Formats: sequence, structure tokens, C-alpha cells
Amino acid sequence: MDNTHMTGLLRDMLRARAFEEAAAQSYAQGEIVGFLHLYPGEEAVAVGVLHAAEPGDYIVSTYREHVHALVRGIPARAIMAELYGKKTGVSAGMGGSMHIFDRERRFLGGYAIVGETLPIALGAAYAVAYRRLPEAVLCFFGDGAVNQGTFHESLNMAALWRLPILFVCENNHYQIGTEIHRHSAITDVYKRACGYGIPAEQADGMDVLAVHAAARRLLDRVRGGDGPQFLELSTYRFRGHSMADPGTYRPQAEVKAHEAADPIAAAIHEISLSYPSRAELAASDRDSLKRFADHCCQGGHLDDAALKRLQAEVQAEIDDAVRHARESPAPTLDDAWDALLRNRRFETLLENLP
Ligand SMILES: Cc1ncc(C[n+]2csc(CCOP(=O)(O)OP(=O)(O)O)c2C)c(N)n1
Ligand SMILES: [Mg+2]
Repeated sequence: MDNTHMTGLLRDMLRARAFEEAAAQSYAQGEIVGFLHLYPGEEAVAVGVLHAAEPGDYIVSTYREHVHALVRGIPARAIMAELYGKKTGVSAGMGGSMHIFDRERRFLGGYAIVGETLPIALGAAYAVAYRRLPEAVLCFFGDGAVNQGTFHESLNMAALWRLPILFVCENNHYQIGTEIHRHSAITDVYKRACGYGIPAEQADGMDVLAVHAAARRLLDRVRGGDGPQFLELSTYRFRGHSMADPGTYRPQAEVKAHEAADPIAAAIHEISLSYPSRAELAASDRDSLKRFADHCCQGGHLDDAALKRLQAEVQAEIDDAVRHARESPAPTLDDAWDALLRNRRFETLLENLP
């Protein structure tokens, strides 16, 4: 991978982290209200996968979707303004954090219902296949979605019709406060795909290069006509489930240690939830962002000064997005009414009556 590409991945992870931390701050100040699900810790997943996508591909994401939208090319200003519920937001301030949508960039949303992204992706992929187009559909969902009926129904139909979908499970090991081994009989999510004859792989979701390579390989197969493919990415969120969740069910020590590569430490954790030692904690610094930044520096791709410059550029972009969101007007009641009428098939039919 060349310098430009490496820096592109790093830049997007830095943007993602800065965007989410700024959103958390705005929420704490009461400027963003409602639900707000943040992505710090999981950046390598969205960045690695979406850098492997083509502009013509369709993206379907969950309520934890700000970063997917950002990496897809929706301007930070338009996303932040949406979080603020402002008229300049990408959904005109009427969707909020969980309902980011951009037809032009083929970003088919943000969905609040767990497991909802799967049938949406299925429909989009059916449309693509029906028209014999070369595009793929990238469908993101959490580990919590894999016990929903929609997961199984969608995988079955996707396989049966050989639809061009890349299923991406963001396995952060938690469904709100419930750890995966308490909600799933099989904790290696990718194994479920074989029940439908869908080729599936697992990759380290804290390693952006591994994610990117796996996504590219599977997308090549999707485009080659091999039907749906499944990618499970093991990751971890550093914050609570949403801003309303202090995440006290996870000891701080676990937050730092969960991603330790040592399978014995992971097994001990599973069995007794014991706290790791200081040495284990130090060895388990798997913050994907820091690791990748170190990798770039060590690999001679980026020196300290260039990294600082990159961070400053990114911070300026995000500060500008917050300023823009703060200063933008809120939608009026008339705006809401117009949107409602425009969206209703019934009114459209009435308008078009002779
Ligand atoms: C059908 C449905 N049931 C319950 C909820 C409440 N809920 C919101 S998020 C969530 C957890 C989902 O966890 P996961 O899919 O692992 O995604 P993560 O938040 O970890 O990214 C639940 C149960 C919901 N939104 N939809
Ligand atoms: Mg989860």
C-alpha cells in the first residue's frame, strides 16, 4: 500500500475520532439532544471497509453511523448539523443522529431498529441484481443483530438469489450492556453464515489494514458474481452504548484490556471476569488509531511533524463543522410540513389527479 493510501486511512480515522469526540462534547453541553451512539474504538472497521468500496456501491448502516457517513464523503458540516437538528443537516435536521441519509452518495441510512439494515440491503441488492448493474451493497450491523429473525431471513434470501451484498458484522462484543457470550450460543458470528452457504471470514477489526484487505478481497468476489460474502470484524467501543449510558457494566480495566491478543487472558476473562494485571493492561493497548499512527511513523510513511499537521487539519475541519451546526437555523414548522407532504405518496397522488 502506498503512502497516499496509508495517509488516507489514517486521516479518516483521525477525522472519525475528532468528529465523535466533538459530538460528545456538544451533547454534554446540551447542544445535541436525544440518543447519540458514538464510534471511538471502532474506527478501523468503517474506514477499512469503506475505503475498499466503490463510489457506485450502496451503504446501509445502523444508528452508530456518523463515521460511515463521514468516510463515505458526506461533509462533516452536514452530519454535525443533522446531529444538532438544524436545517443545514444532511436530512434537513429532521432525522437526527440515527437517520443520516444521502441519496447522492448512495448512503441508504442510519437505522435505529436492530437488524433493520439486513432487509434494506437485501432490497437494494435485489434492485442492483435485477438491473444487472455492477454495484455492491455493503450492509453493516452489530453483534446484537445476529439473533434477530431478519438476519436469518436476509442471509437465506441473499444466498438463494446470489445477491451482491457484503455483510459486515461490527462485533464489539456487546449489545448495550449484554456481553456476546450472554446473548449468543455461538460467539464466532461468522460461523452462522455457513448455515446459508455464504463464504465468511473473521478479521481483526482493530487493524485497519487487515480490515481493508479482507473487505477488498470479499468485495472482489461479490463483484465477480460469487454472491453474498460475510465479514466479521472483532472490535470494541471505548465509550458506553450511547451518551446516556455510563457503561458501568464494564470495568475500566476491561475497557483497556478487552482487546488483548493473548487468547489465554481472553479465556480467563470469559470464565471469571477477573481483572487483568498491570502488565497485561500495558500489553493490551490496542487502540486502533494509536496503533495505526505508530505503524505509519515506524514504517517511515509519516514523521511526527506530518502527523501533528494532519491532526491539526482534521481538528480544524471538525471545529468548523461544530461552528456551522451551532450557527445554522433550526427547521421551521413549515419545513416539517413540506417534508411530510413531499414524502407522502397519498398527497402526491392527489396532486397528480387530473
Ligand atoms: C428490534 C430492536 N430491539 C431492541 C432495540 C433496542 N436496542 C437499541 S441498540 C441495541 C443493542 C444492539 O447491539 P449491537 O447490534 O451489538 O450494536 P452496537 O450498539 O453494539 O453497535 C438494542 C437492544 C432496538 N433498537 N431494536
Ligand atoms: Mg455490539
